[in-house]
Amino acid sequence: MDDLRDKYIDLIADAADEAGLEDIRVAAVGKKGEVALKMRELGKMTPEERQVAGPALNALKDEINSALTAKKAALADAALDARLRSEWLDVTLPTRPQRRGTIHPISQVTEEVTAIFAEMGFSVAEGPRIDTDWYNFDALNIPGHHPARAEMDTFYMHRADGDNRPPHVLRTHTSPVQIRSMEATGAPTRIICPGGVYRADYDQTHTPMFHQVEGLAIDRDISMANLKWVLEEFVKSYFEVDGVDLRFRASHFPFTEPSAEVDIRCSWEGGTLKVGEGDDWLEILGSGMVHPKVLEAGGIDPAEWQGFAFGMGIDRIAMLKYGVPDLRAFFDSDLRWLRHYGFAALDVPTLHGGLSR
Ligand code: 2NM
Repeated sequence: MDDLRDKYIDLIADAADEAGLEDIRVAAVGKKGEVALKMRELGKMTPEERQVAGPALNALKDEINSALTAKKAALADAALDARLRSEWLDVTLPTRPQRRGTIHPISQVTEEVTAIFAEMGFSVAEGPRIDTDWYNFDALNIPGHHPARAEMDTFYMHRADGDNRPPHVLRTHTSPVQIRSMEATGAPTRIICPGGVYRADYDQTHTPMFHQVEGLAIDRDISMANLKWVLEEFVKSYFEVDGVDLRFRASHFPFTEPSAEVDIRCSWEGGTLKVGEGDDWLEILGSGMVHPKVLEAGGIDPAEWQGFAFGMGIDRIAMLKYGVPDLRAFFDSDLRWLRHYGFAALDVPTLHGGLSR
């Protein structure tokens, strides 16, 4: 019995895999295995011999069975270890070996501007790029005969004979979105409207499609002072400088009264733009107090509410901040340009994380 135990305990210890272990189990404790054969010999023994040999054989069977169970678990552990070693993956590695797609500077700047105004309580409103001439012009105090309609170089949508719908245009600014937003939510409100706009113009500084962001704040006692503070905060945040001088020049827009164009102090020394220092002035936006007729067109009572509005070119402020020399390259889809001026997909602009890093 001792020989039998030694033989099988050694065989079990040396088993290489689960199949080998099963063969050993059948040979040792299977129905026709060696232990079963020994059990059959019990019949030929004297009762005294049987009383000793019986329990001993049962103990041997138990011992071999537990050795088999332990070895089976050990083999399964070893197999799992081997699999984990061969299939390991370092999840801390960068997701891609090289940078492929990039965020377009216009998208990046739109996100930067949105983050800055979000901090000041402005939400983003969007609207259609094709709109009626009422939303694009009349509601903004630009009637049919107004020279601004001609100056805007508007793209009119083709109208089939018998089409009675109002004339539609490609929006020449994002102001129609602000009228729609006034209608939808009323006063008070604080919104910015970023997006593409269209004017029939094409040269080094004009493309027929470009991007604007317009802002609108309406409340009971809004003044030019609020406008000035908001724009100062914006310019400091956007250009990432501690201080800046703004210059408000009297101007004229049909949709605001009074109206002002805003310049920022800058220097062009060495060919690069420095905001907040120097003796040059750079025009970056138009602004003013929303005309009472415009509030009325948006369904807001001008006797109770007033507001400021402003508008600027996203493409232009992107060129200024990131040193892009030619506007037209923005829309050429040249992969080398996109790789050079594009932003990493995970560099989401936030005020606390740094707008542009
Ligand atoms: C500008 C300049 C001045 C403007 C006005 C409005 C609206 F819809 F509220 F009346 N939105 N944006 C505005 C005012 C835009 O862009 C140069």
